[in-house]
Amino acid sequence: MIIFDKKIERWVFGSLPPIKPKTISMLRKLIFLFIVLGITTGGQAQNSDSLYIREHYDLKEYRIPVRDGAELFTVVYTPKDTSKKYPILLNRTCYNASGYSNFEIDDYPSKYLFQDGYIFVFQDVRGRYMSDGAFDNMRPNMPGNDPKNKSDIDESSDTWDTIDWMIKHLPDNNGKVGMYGISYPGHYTAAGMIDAHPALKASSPQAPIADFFFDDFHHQGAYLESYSAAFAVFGYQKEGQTRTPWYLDKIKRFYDNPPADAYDFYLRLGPLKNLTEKFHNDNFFWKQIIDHPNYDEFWQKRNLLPHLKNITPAVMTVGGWFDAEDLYGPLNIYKTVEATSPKAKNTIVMGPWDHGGWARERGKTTHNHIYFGDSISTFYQREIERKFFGHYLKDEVTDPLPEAYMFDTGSKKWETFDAWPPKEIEAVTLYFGENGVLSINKPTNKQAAFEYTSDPKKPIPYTSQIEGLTFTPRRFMSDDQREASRRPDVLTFETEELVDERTLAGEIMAKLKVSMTGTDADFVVKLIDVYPLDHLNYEHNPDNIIMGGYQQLVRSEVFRGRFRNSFEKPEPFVPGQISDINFRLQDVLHTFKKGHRIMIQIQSTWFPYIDRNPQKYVDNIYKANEEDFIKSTISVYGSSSIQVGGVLDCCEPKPFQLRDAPRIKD
Ligand code: PG9
Repeated sequence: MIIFDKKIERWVFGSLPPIKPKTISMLRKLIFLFIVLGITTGGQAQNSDSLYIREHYDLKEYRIPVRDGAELFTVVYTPKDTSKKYPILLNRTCYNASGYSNFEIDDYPSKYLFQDGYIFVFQDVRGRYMSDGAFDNMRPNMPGNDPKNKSDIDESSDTWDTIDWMIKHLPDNNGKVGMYGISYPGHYTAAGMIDAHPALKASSPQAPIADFFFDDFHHQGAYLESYSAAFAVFGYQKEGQTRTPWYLDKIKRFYDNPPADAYDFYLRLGPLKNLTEKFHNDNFFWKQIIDHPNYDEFWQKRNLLPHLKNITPAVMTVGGWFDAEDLYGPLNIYKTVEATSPKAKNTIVMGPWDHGGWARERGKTTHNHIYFGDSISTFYQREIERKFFGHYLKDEVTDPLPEAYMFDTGSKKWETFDAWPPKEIEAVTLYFGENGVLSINKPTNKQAAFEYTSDPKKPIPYTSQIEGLTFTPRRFMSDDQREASRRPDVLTFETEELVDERTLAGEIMAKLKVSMTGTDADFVVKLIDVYPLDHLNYEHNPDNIIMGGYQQLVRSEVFRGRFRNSFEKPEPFVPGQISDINFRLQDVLHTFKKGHRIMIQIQSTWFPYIDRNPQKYVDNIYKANEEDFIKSTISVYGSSSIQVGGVLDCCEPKPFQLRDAPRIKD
């Protein structure tokens, strides 16, 4: 999350409730003005939490030296009450530690942690804002953290050096350190767990990025075109120390005349090469993205997962089931720690939130049009997060956290499990039958062929409503899929009305058998909860949203077919030849209630959330030409299936797992 102004940031980056397109354009211009003003003046209304912080904490800034001589800018809040010793809670961020340097901390970290008393530390990571050095997205981890080795620096070593300095220099600390952070700060928290300093006792990576080829900018190798404005934040190096975003003029290229309709904007823009020419020809990160369209060494060495071994701090990974940005990250970081560090106290918490939603409390917990309950974020902050840090950093006696604290997005209740994925919930296999029938655990006619024509000039919208340009799209993750189900280029299969509720839990594997007239294609698979026609509206629903018959998106994923055998070595399809497309959707915990139906949709465009596949194989889609975009008639066969839960016994192309992470010299 970017720290401009929390209220502004929430709107600009998509987590406030939907508002009408025409208002958006005026608001965006205003928002932009506020962003600039907010940064220059820093003026914000005082809120009760900030008054508490002012009364109980002193604020100081430091420049912490690390092993190669760089200094990392660090903001520190220390309790005024010096009669006690306090643990340190460290948040390392690329989103401007100076944003915390004014007692204005309105949501995160939670007020409960401030009330319990910690030394709060916020640090600009290397190359950002007031810290020294050059920024590197997902800086590769250099295995083997040796404080004496001055040249091998990475986020793990910068964290180790920061912790070592803090426990030796910060007054009134009790020698114990915790880390936490959402999104990129969640990634830095996870990186800090690698070769961790012995004082690091508790880490909570929240919506952490694990691997940019599967999180954020890409999903399974497909580029998220809707992210294009975000490059401004990560693709320009600052010139010297600064407390204000140096990239604002680059963002203006997108937001100066913000289109109220992103679909129209990106479709008119045409192939991604036009994005390069028009907006990003001076952006180092965008150049890296388009020069590395496959999962090559550039991406492999930035994958955090292979380095998560022998983890020593207690770990509580947190995520949101409706997080469109980082869902791969939390689930895979939890599972990797579980696999590599059996001695680690390792917990996962997944709630009915979008990206970072657990840090925001609005009373009623909703995601887009769906209501999940009241004050769920407060429950998490007070009963889960507060107790995690209290137990491991203050030796507070608390009930041990379960292995998995998971919110069922269908029954709308918290569930706890001894393991995740859960062993006690039976696996389900879904099969596609004629007349749009979805069969549960009963194979259908394997020879049946279900055909659609995919036209990249008429791509399927990713939202049922018009959405303007966003930093990243979020609301669509529980959106109504009725519009899509009525399109001839979307295959739709649904069960009969359920006579009993059915819980789908755990991992999901799509096993598609496909053929096509083209030589490349994307496949989007969606798991959907179909509401009964008499389902009532929620009080927060706008007039145009009808919950009767609503087709709620529960889980979705895109797979770029060229990577079906390897993410490193893409391959074209042979027209007319049946190919296997096996890929994972992210996990779920969702009870389909009695009277609801389970639905699966399959399609090959999802725009502009995902960039369009030309459907004619080209070496690099980022450099494809208009004439490469062709219609393709695609067939999905009855021998396909979707497995939910249980042990996934299939052979999807695994992300490259670094064997011995290569030592990379800067
Ligand atoms: N993971 C989020 C993100 C990263 C890069 C671009 C857009 C979003 C985040 O750090 O907020």
